[in-house]
Amino acid sequence: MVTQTATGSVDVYRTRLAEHSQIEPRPHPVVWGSMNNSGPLSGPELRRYDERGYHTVSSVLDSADIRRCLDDVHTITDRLGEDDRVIRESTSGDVRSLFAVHQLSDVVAEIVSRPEVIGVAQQILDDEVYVHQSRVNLKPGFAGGPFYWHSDFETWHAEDGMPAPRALSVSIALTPNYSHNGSLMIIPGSHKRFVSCVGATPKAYHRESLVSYRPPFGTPEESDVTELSDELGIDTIVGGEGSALYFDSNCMHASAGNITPYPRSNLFVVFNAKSNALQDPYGAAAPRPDHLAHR
Ligand code: 6CS
Ligand code: FE
Repeated sequence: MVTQTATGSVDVYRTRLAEHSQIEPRPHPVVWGSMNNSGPLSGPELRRYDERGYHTVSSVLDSADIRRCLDDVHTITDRLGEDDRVIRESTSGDVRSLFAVHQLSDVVAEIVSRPEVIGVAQQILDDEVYVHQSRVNLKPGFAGGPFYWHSDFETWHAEDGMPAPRALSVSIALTPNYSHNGSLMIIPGSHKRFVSCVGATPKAYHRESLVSYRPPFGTPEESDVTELSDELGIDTIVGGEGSALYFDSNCMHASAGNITPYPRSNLFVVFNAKSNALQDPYGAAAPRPDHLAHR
C-alpha cells in the first residue's frame, strides 16, 4: 500500500485514489518522544491521549479573554467583508469561519503563545512547533451548518504536503459547547488508522471544500465511518466557555448543524512540528493558499 512520490520517498498515506481501499494502520507515533515528555500533561494524561486521540481541559480562557476574542473576531469580519479568509454559511450568509485569525488578532496571537496552549503541543509533538492553521468557527444559532466526517491530516497531507501526522489542534470554546448545538464528535482511537479518500482533488478546490457541508473530495466512504464507529464508538465533546480540547490531526471527527438559538463558537489553532515542515502536496496539483496552510 505504498507508492513512490516525486521526490523518491515512499508515501505511506496514499489518498485521493481512483478506488476505495481498506483502512490502514498508522505507522507513526501519536505522542512523540516518550510518555515522560515534560509539559502541562501528566504521564497518565499523555497515555490517555495516545489511546483515545484527545485530551480535554475545563478552563483555559477566562470570561475577559473570551469577550476580547469575540469582539476582535466580529470587528475583523466586519472590516474584511468579502475576503478569502472569511467563509460564509451557504444558507444564511452568516460568517462560518475566519481563517488566519492569529495573524489578524493580537488577542488571539497572545492566547496562542500561552504555555497551557502551545506548551501542550510542544509536549505531545516533542519538538518546536508553529501554527499551521488558525480559525474561528462561529456556528451561529439556527443557521450553523455541519462539518461532515473527516480526518484533518488527510486534507493537510493531500492538499498541503504535510508529511506525517506530527500535528494537533486545540479547540477552545468561546461559547458553551452543548450536546445539542453542534459540538464536536470524535471516534476515539480512529487517529491510529488511516482512512484514504476516493477521487482526485480538482484544481482550485479549497474554497468549495470549506463552504460545502459534505465536501465531495477528502471525505471518507460511509462504510469506513460505519466500520470505525461500530468498533470504537463516538464521543461527543461538551464543555463550558473557556474549555479546551486538544486532538490529534488524524482523528476521525465531525459536527452536526446548529438549529438551537445558542451559537457554538470555537477558536481552533493547529500546531505542526517544525521537523514536519510542509512539502509539495501528496494528492493535489498545487498547494493551498497561505491562510489555510502557513509555510
Ligand atoms: O481544510 C481544512 O484544512 C480544514 N477543514 C476542516 C473541515 N477541518 C480542519 C481544517 O480547518
Ligand atoms: Fe476538522
